[in-house]
Amino acid sequence: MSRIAVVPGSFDPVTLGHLDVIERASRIFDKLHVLVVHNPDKAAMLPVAQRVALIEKSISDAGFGGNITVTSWSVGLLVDYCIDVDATVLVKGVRSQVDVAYETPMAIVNRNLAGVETIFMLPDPAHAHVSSSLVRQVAALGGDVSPYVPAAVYEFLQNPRG
Ligand code: COD
Repeated sequence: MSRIAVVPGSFDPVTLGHLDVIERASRIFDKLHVLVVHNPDKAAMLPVAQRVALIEKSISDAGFGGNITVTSWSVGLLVDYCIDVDATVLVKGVRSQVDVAYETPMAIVNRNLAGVETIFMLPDPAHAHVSSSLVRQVAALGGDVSPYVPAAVYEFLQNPRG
């Protein structure tokens, strides 16, 4: 039986912390879906299609991803997507007790709703302080975000209109 997992997130934009979790999860599972989900609690910087494209380019530049599909989801529950693609596991990166407190109720509800388990993955300490909101803030104020994001994201933020 093939083991299929979903790594969901806002990815606005994808960071080196996200990419590290995606790469490590792709080595554990037979197939991985990276799913861009609109989070209504957060003001968006990039359109969802742009976030998908930047994740695809970052994965391809990093040279992994043969078993990864990147897509977006806007209708219904996250577990509905899991059911659609036969995924039985959600993978979430947890950087701190704050992340654990935020993710734990969702993990329990997702298991209750559809039997989908959640695996928490610790970050690489090099990226444990990185978040998309920090990147958005530094970028908006004209700072250098290159230590926090893949090259594709850095280049896009330097020249968003191509
Ligand atoms: N290192 C490791 N992990 C990281 C890092 C880092 N530097 N930065 C972020 N992460 C992790 C986050 O903890 C999270 O697990 C994931 O990466 C994505 O992070 P973000 O910030 O891009 O995305 P979020 O936190 O806005 O998550 C959006 C979701 C849509 C995934 C979330 O809100 C969710 O699961 N919603 C469920 C919707 C639903 O179906 N609800 C009903 C039942 S619960």
